Amino acid sequence: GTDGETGVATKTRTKPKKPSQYKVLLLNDDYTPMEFVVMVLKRFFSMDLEQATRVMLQVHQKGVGVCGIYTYEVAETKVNQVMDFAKQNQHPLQCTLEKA
Ligand code: TYC
Repeated sequence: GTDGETGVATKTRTKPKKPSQYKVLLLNDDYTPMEFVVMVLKRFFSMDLEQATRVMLQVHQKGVGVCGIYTYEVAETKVNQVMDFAKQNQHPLQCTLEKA
């Protein structure tokens, strides 16, 4: 809008924005066992066995796959949980996030 008689434009009535969404991505590697990846998808992304197996195989075949789409804070937490769990189990599994 315009500020009265001064003609100074000010940013009023800014539309509230929807929070940006982020994809959590899982990356393929040659060493992490398939069963471990399935366990990760079940545990941190609430997938059932069938879903988790499908996503794991997609990552295995294509190199990358989407685990889910979340707000930044949730996506970041999932990435940290997956990376911590992989490290604890000495697997090189990589998980990252990307703006949707
Ligand atoms: N490529 C791995 C194997 O053959 C399996 C795997 C799948 C690893 C998905 C990582 O994100 C991954 N054991």
